[in-house]
Amino acid sequence: MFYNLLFPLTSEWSALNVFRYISFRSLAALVTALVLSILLGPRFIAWLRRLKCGQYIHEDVAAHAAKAGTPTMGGLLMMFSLAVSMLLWSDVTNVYVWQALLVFVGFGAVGLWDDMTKLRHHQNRGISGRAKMAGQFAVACVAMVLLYVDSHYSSKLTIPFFKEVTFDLGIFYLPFGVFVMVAASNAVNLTDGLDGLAIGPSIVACLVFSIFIYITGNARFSNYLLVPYMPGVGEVTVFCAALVGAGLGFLWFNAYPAQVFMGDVGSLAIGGTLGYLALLCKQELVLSVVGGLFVAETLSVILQVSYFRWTGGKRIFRMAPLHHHFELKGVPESKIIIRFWITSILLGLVALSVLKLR
Ligand code: 57M
Repeated sequence: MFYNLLFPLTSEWSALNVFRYISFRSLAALVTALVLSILLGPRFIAWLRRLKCGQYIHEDVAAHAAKAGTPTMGGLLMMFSLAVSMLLWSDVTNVYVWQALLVFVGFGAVGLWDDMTKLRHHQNRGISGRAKMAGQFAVACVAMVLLYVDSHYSSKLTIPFFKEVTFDLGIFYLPFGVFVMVAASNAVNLTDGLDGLAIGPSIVACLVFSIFIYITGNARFSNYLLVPYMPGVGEVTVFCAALVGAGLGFLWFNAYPAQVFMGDVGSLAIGGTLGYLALLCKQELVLSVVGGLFVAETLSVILQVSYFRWTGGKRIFRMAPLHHHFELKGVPESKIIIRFWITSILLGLVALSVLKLR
């Protein structure tokens, strides 16, 4: 909004020219969302407590008993700070920033529906798996159609590390894109089982995509780095920065020992949005590298359930997703979290190397 209101006045006051730069507005968006989350956090958490939004805690991991009553739905705080910061600092006439916000709010609404249902039942029984999937598919389909009908968007799949190799999926890009968003949304949700475990790697992934998106929207850089160019996409860097700020602000309160959990309203929204960002900058497969930790958590569940069924009751891990396995082995929670963060930073750096190694 500042861009739309102040940049046109540059001829009268040249200092306002600074609003032209995506880099400046992105930094401002990050700081705004971060400060807003930190300032509003204590009141917001107190409000959740008054509403009795305490998380139901399973009894099968003993170490989690102490977490009983921790308020959930902290994702709402992220959503608010992200939306305010994005509105203030982005070019509000840009269609892609609105699409990104739509994905965040859409997936978040499905999560909120689940969280509210769990709250009403005073236990961990939310909406049915089928209803949740239907909601996620509906949001992903809308977002994917909006991207697909865009004349600048290509249905070609970019293959990391191979500059010449692309696969044109044609109309099949639509179901593929929907799958990417829904899978990413569920993968982040599965990972969200320890304090700061989901938000840390999400921040790293978002930072990596902010770089890819900035390059995708810049004709000169994209040409130099052989990244598909898409005019207008660069503005989404401001959205990514606001999301990083909102995520860091949430982590302020979600850091071990957590004062608030993000809830499905946060985890589904962040995951779906990471999927959308990967599709937007045509780095669909890079998502599985930068989000390798989310992939590992999801694979651990798939392997555990398949092996359990195949062997009639045997397990590979003490418990899936993976973080529960380490917990039951006696690794302290804070150590698991920090090691997962370090792994995600490493994966983020590998993902960025795609830009040069091809
Ligand atoms: C999300 N939710 C957390 C919080 C958070 C198929 C199966 C693998 C599904 C999986 C599952 O239900 N996953 C969904 C997991 C829950 O956190 C809430 O949920 C939100 C995210 N959706 O924001 O509101 C608990 O996680 C802990 N937590 C923290 N800090 C945080 O910042 O400590 C969350 C955020 C919270 C809190 O304790 O209550 C969750 O884990 O329930 N199911 C499982 O993960 C279960 N695994 C399992 O049954 N494994 C089986 C099979 C099916 C694979 C096996 O290995 O044999 C475990 N879940 C729990 N205990 N809690 C079982 C043990």
